[in-house]
This record gives sequence, C-alpha cells and structure tokens, in this order.
Amino acid sequence: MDNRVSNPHERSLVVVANRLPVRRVRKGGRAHWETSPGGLVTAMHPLLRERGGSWVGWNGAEGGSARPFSHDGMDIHPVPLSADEIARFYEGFSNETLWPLYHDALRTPRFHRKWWRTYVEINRRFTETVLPLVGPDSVVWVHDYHLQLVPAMLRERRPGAKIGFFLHIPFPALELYSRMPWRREILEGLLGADLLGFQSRLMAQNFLRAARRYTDARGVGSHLHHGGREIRSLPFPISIDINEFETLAASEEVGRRVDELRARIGPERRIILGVDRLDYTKGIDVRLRAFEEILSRGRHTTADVCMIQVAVPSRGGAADYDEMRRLVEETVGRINGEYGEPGRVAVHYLHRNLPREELVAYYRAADVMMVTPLRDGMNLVAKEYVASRLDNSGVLVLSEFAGAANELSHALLVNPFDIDGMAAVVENSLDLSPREQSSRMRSLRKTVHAYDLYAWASRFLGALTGDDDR
Ligand code: GDG
Repeated sequence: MDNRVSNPHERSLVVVANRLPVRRVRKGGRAHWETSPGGLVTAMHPLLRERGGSWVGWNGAEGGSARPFSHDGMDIHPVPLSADEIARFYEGFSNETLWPLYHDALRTPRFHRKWWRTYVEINRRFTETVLPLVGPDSVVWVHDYHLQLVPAMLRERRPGAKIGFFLHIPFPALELYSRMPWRREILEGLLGADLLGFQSRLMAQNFLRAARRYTDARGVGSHLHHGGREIRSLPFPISIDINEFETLAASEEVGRRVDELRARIGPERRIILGVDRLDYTKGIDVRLRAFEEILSRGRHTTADVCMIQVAVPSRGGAADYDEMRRLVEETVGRINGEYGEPGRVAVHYLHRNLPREELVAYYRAADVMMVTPLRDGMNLVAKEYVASRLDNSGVLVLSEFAGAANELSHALLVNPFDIDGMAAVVENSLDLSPREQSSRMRSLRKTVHAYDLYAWASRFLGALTGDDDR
C-alpha cells in the first residue's frame, strides 16, 4: 500500500459517497485494502485513475483511522463513524427514515430528532473532509441519500466550486415527501449543487416540485434559480458495464457452471429466477406468491418448472429486514411443503452472496427473470440479466415501478402488487415462442448497449462541467 497522497489541488475529481471504494480484507493474519466490487466503483475507478482524484467515504465499520492513503490509483479519505453515529446516521436516519420515505413509504418512516441531528453532524464531517481537496478546477460529485446536505455545506465554503449530486434511489412524489419534518433543510442542502441527477424524469420532476413548494427556488422546466445561482435537475439513468457482463457470460468458467446447474435442476425443467438484496422494496414475498399461484393453477408443476430465488443478506438486525426474511422463508417453506417432491424442489432459496461468475451463470441458465420491486430507483439486476443473454433467449418480467422500466419497455411489464396479474404474465412468458423471445431480447440488448455505465458517468460529468448541450 502506498501512503503518499499527492497535492490535492492538482486533483480534478472528488467523489463523495457513503461508502469507500475499498474494503479491509484479512488474509493469513494480515489485513490489507481491496477494491470493492460494485457499479459505482467500476464507473468511477477508471476516471479517478486517469484524471487523478479522491474518494471520500466511510469504511463501513466502527471507528478506524481518518488518515488518507492511496489505493489502486485513487486517493482515499476515510470518514470514521462511532457505533452511536452508525446507529443514528446510517441505520437510523438513512435507512429507517429516508429509505422507506423515498420508496413510497412501503414501511412507515421513523422521524427522530436525534437521528436528524446526527445526520446533520455527519454530513458536516464529510464536508470538512472534502473541503481541503477542492481546488479551483475540481469537480465534486456527491452520491446518494446519506449525503443530501453536503452540496450546500460545501457551497457555503467554496462558492465557485462545480458540485454535482446523484440520487441512486427514487425521489418521492410531493404528497409523500411533504411528511419529512426537515423537508426544507434537505431541499436546500441539495440546492447547493449545480446539477442534480436522478434515475428518471419523473423523479427529477418530483424534486423540482418539492423545491418550488418548500424553498424560494424559482424557475421553469428543469432549471431553478436559488441563492443567485442556476441549478438543473435532470434524469441520468444509471447503467452497467455491459462488456464486463458479456465477457463473463461468454467465459468457459461460466459456461461450465451453467451446464452443471442445468444438469442438477433437470434439463426438462424451466427456471424462473429472482436475484435481490433481501429488502422489503424488492417485492420478493409477492413474487413468491405469484409463483405459488402458478403452481396452484395446475398448468405447471415442479416437473416442468422451478424457481430460484437468490436473496443477498442485507441490513440484518433491522426489524423490517428481519421480518421480511422471516416472511420470505416462511413462504418458501410453505410452497415447498405444498408442491415439492423428493428431488424436485419448487423454490430453491439461496440466502447468501454469490461470486460474480456464479451470479452470471444463474442469469444465463434462467428462462425467465423476475425483477419485480415494489419501488426501485433503477435496478441493475434487470440490465445485468439482459447483458448476459448473449443468444437473445430468455424473458425479462419487469416491475413498472423500477426505474429500469422507463428504458426496458420491451420487457414484459407487470404491476408487482398484483399476484394474479404477475402469475398470468409469467405463465405467458413460459409459452413465449423463441422468435418473440429473441425479438424482445434483441431490443433490450440494444438499449443496454447504447448507454452503458461509462456513458452514464461521462454524460453526468459533461453536463456538470458544461461539455454538453443540455
Ligand atoms: C441501489 C438502488 C439502483 C446481487 N446479488 C449478488 C450481487 N448482486 C449485485 C447485482 C447488482 C447489485 O448487487 C444490486 O443492484 P440493484 O440496482 O439491483 O439494487 P440496490 O442494491 O438496491 O441499489 C437501485 C442502484 O443503487 C444503482 O444506482 O439501481 O435502484 O436501490 O449489481 O449484480 N453481486 C454478487 N453476488 C450476488 O449474490 N457478486
């Protein structure tokens, strides 16, 4: 590891996100940093390496050092959090107030003044860490709902800085957002940016409506005037590194795993797949009930179809998440008890994180992919499935309430709250002719190809720095 950090004023890009792009890994008694997998890191890493740049974020654990270090061409600036701060800023205000409120209040958001006070304090700490890194030519890109106050806190101290903000989760409709006790403070925090990016046009508009209602920002279309500056709120739907998925999908290793999986499931049985973080926004429980409905209708049995649900452990210990896990596991147990046969399980349930090769093998093996969140900013799994279908076979069943539905209109779109409706669409998808599958998948692949993760990052930065025409 190289501890040298170069002159911050030569830096042109500063990424600010809740999590650092590195994680501490222990091997043979020695700990070292490793670059974390994940979309944001994949998109930012080459940019930071080429242009030079810093990443400010939390290491994901309790305590730790604030000492900066270099890793893999990036200057890393950790923001340490204590156990209490993690409980109030991260688990509390971020995940039990903002997350449910922004996802259409699928769970009741909890509003606690002490969580809010810690949220303000930690946003301040992030800002203090960023400030010394901001030179006259720097571009600061702040990410996500944990850090909505950072743009204005930075603006106050660096009035001329170029500041962009991207929200990975939905921005809710005004009627819901209005519940937030600190709605004006959050909007004013965001208005410190020059450019606000959202996953869809509707989400960008939701923000504009809220800002016009609760702050003195004024303007028409996507432009606002506030504090003597102009702010734009625009859609920048995030994407994936399609080449990475295509290369993995074409690899021998993945091919071998697909053959193994197919042989184990039985070549005559169709596979319906779900892959999600175990989160109540993802609609896993309702999806399972739609599969149960299909089996109860009797046209399909475990002799010709099965479901594989990968549920990646997430936010365990939080009551709503533990409750969702219990419900999902109870439903899987009920379906298997009712419809399974020895050697022919109805629902294969994997509560774990899979290696990427295995994940892509599942994408390739699946005849039908169900991506049915009740609300989702984008949903990258939908795009990853499409990217992995090199032979244009397979069917994507996609929720209308995922941001991805705006672009992936050739998927079979469903209302994820409608059990019978989803069951009917999945039944139809099992009958879809190879020709229709291929014509839909071709269009989907074209869409994902046309606009990948790198295009997303460079369009956002282009719009922020004035190198585009929007
Ligand atoms: C937030 C927003 C928005 C999943 N299982 C495994 C695994 N994954 C990877 C997938 C995918 C990622 O996790 C999940 O991304 P999503 O987009 O589906 O969902 P969130 O985690 O909720 O992400 C969302 C996103 O931010 C980006 O802006 O799209 O709307 O909620 O990349 O591949 N990866 C591995 N093993 C697994 O078992 N290795």
